[in-house]
Amino acid sequence: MASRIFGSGIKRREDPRLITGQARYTDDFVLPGMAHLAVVRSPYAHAKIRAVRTKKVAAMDGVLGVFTGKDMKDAGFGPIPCAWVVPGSETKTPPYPPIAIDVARYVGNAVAIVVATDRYLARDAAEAVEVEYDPLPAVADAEKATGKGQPQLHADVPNNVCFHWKVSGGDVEAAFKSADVVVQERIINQRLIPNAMEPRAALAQYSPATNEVTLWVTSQNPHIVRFLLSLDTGIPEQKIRVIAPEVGGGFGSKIPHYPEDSMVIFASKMCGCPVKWTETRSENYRGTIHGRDHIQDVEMAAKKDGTILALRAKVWANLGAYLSTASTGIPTILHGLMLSGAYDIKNIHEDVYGVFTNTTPTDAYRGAGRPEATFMVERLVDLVAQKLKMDPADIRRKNFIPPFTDGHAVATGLTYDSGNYVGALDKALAMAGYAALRKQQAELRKKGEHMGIGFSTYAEICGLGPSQVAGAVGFGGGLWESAIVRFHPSGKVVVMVGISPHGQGEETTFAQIVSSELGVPVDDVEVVHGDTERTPMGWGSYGSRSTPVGSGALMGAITKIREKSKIVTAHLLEAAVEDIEYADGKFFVKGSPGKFKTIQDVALMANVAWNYPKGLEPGLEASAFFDPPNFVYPFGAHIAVVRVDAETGEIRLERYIAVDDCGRVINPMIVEGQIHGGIVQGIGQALWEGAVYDESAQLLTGSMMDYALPKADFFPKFELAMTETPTTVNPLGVKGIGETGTIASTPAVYNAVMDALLPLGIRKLDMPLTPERVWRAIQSARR
Ligand code: MCN
Repeated sequence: MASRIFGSGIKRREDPRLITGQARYTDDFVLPGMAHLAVVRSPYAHAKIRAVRTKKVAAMDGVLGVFTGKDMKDAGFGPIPCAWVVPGSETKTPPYPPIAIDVARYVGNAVAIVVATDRYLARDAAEAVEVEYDPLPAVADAEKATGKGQPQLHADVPNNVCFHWKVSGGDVEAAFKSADVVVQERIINQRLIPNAMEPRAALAQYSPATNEVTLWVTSQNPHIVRFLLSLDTGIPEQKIRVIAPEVGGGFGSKIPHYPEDSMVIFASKMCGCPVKWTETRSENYRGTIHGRDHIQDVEMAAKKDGTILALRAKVWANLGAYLSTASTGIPTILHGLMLSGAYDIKNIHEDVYGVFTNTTPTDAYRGAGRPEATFMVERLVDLVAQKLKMDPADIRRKNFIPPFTDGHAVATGLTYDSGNYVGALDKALAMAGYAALRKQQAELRKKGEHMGIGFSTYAEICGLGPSQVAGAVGFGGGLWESAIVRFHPSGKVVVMVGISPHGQGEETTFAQIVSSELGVPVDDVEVVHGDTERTPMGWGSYGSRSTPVGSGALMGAITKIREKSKIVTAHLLEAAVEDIEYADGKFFVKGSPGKFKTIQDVALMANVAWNYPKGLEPGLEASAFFDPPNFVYPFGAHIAVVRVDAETGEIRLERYIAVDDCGRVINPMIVEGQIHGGIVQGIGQALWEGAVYDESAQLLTGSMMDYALPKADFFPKFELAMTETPTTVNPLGVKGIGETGTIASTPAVYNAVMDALLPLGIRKLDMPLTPERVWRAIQSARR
């Protein structure tokens, strides 16, 4: 088993190049003769495109071409494929042309592209393109869009309903009938806009002689982008190379195959030179996917003693104007199946309507579906506790699924792998000093001060795989991973992986795994990723799957290396293979630990093959594929302590306690970093962030001036701890950690604020809980 460096918080090897500015991002690549592409985007949320006048612009000095959607179509570039169609939901998949052809359907929808010799010239030329629009009525609200007389976005999608999906378990009707209490709520899980530090970019170099193309792109999953590009560009998959160089964060927003990927390839083909496009920040706000955006009508039934009987929900999920790569799977599979949370809720029913609106397409944003489920459940549990005058910790404890190590089936049909929810809660309560906190709260309340304590005890689904399930739920790809471990003659190791980290740190943690499992110094291991030509097939880094699934493939290759090394050692030591054992980088004869060969000895001999077992292939290299038997389900307990200033509505986060469990931890420092970032992102949703569209579906929060992102100085020092409940789903017992903070922290902070406001009789507020919103609520409560 892994030892030593596995589990130690060594520094991330990625960081020196990142913090010294030596990392190379897509926009840093400059190719000889490279031209630049700029996109003409619709200023209207919904409009008929009457004409795109390109002639004048095409004649401008330095302009190499001006193209429309029709030009792309005529050149054989098809619509952007939707890669997830959930079965049983009658999903409509209207075409998503990379450049709108007759109708623009959201503000930011591409209507033409310009290619020029210089980036600024390209932008100026794009501004000079004259587009004649016929504005049409628009709708931004998903529930409203399904109503009578609303603008229709796509032919053949009546009432803009893209799909109706249901999940049912148990007997919800009977459970509600037998309930002592029922709580109801309308929850708006507002739309969020991902803000990776690096905006998106794409650079294509097309070779007409060979019909090959290389695409450098800001992607979380270059192999998926290659696969999808082979479908819509008509270029065969083996002739497409996709490279994701350094990627400055994605948080889900760099999963999709975007129209701009196809545009640069098309432009490179048409203009005969490499073509680059780099997003501006305001394009990021309009043209990169958004996340969340649910309207949820929910109710929960319980007995007098606090036993939760049932949950029922109806959800309108806003898909935006077109189906982005994975958008339909998020409000269904990744949301609806998680409605039991950490609790034993035997009866669950949810209807989800996926709705087209005149807004930027939505897709995965950190947590993707699970934050919308967790918020719903964690809020309802608190409302039941309030109604029954129970402590929110007690009601959780009462309803938790008891500790389990070998699977627990929930009403939605999933089987969780392992969990100890009460263990995490107990630890968090002890760290918080809960009894003393409640006492302090009571004293402050007497003085008219508003302190609140909020809980979120979550369980989430990640480590996306197995592939059979992916196929069964309509995902258009596999969800396995692969890895190659290659020893050089000098004993140094290169590991090539299908996953494509973009900030998470697997270059470090995967080297830690190899070091621990094969006894090579960690600095002797190089991890290569993010290039379809240099790495084996993989399905990408999202759904906190890189470690749970990717490490399974890595362990498969490591096991093969060990087995082969035993054969080589047996030959060199003139012993039987069955007698060779392995420990700490040495292969030795059973009972004679002094007779051994190091892995480096083996690597040299395997590579030179001078004195070598007959019939054995030379070289020390192994590749493996890993398809997990189940998802993994990390969990934890978060507690937020807030103070609300009733005179200003300002919320101060005083303490934040988080106990998380991601199975065995490879690198505690990296894991803490993931939790830190995640918590901040989730609290951003609770307190500050939210995309706002006006009645005509214009995006009002289209820049960092209007969209409030959290800053480091808003936060106290987080108090973190881990519990370790291994999973049996992969060889190392690891679960994902990349999203837990985001999933957990939104309801923890929201519940804390509502707890603070409870004595004022304020029971509900929409997120984000901005000072103005809170202040207004307090003012009207006082009246
Ligand atoms: N890790 C560990 N021990 C574990 C689990 C994980 O040491 N038991 C380490 C991993 O090896 C890795 C990191 O923690 O270094 C996160 O791993 P994992 O949970 O497998 O998540 P992924 O690598 O698959 O990353 C995806 C996840 C998601 S879905 C989003 S969204 C997100 C996130 O990661 N986007 C991020 N974290 C991000 N961090 C950065 N810097 N940038 C993003 O875009």
